[in-house]
Amino acid sequence: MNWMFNQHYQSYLDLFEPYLEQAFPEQERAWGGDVATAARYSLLSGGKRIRPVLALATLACLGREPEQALPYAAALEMIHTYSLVHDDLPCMDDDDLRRGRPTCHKQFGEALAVLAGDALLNRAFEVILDDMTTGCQNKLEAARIIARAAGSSGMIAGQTLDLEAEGQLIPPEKLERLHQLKTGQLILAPVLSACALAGASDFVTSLFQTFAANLGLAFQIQDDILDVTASESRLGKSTGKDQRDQKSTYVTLFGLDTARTFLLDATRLAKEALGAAAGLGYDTTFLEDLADYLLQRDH
Ligand code: GRG
Repeated sequence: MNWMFNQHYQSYLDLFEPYLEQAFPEQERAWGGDVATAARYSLLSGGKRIRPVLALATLACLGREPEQALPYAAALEMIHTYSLVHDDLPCMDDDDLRRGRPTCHKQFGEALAVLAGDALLNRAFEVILDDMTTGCQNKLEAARIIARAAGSSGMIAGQTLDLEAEGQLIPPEKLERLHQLKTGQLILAPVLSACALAGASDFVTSLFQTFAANLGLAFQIQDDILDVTASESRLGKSTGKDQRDQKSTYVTLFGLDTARTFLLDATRLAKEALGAAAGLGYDTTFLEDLADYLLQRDH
């Protein structure tokens, strides 16, 4: 990727990582030492931080200070981490490796991994509620968007569909729906919550929604492609699982070449929506580069 993009991405990480570090402190006696250690083990174990960066960058693109999105960005990363911790459990996807390290339940045991996931989910909303001191209307809307995206009509619904679809080949429409919910909602939520924080108009929000919906689709298709093309050490998690578990994915249903075509189409649609926003005067350069970065990512 280009040097400017990398610098820009790093500047968001420099803003975000210290905030996240203190948002789930190590020594919180009230939370019980072990569960805090397990939660922090997963939360602070790297990861690309795409969701927080999307929230900060969208707010900046809309002309606001990206710092204002920090509590929402941290909440989204906590929710994302909790979903990975629970997804890795033996009763779900049963994985031993995540972000290049043993999964939370391998390191701390299943009971503590369940509690660590629960703690991260609750802390996510505490961090947001701590921000509700001034100018609450837009903040409440941002919080509502995140709660809904993570909940039983969002990511949890997607995970339920995923479990139901295990071992079968499902029709493409059902696959798309499953991914819109399971992965797409947590890519949409950073962008839409930033639109809410900025008080963006319905029209502008709809352009960003089209961008994020297609970005989420592209992200998922690339995830399916990486499962068959990437090395385990680069990816930091097990590969080849989709085939082994007879999972329906864009690759298992359509083959690698068609999946790559879908990936390019979704990225193009995402960038076209940004092009329309740029026509209104917004500087969408970073978000366009982010779409290209996700297209080319190898982990
Ligand atoms: C347990 C309620 C519940 C939900 C789990 C997200 C999810 C739902 C399961 C994860 C399964 C999976 C591999 C989904 C594909 C897309 C995805 C979320 C990949 C991991 O996200 P990245 O690549 O990971 O952003 P990092 O580690 O960079 O944060």
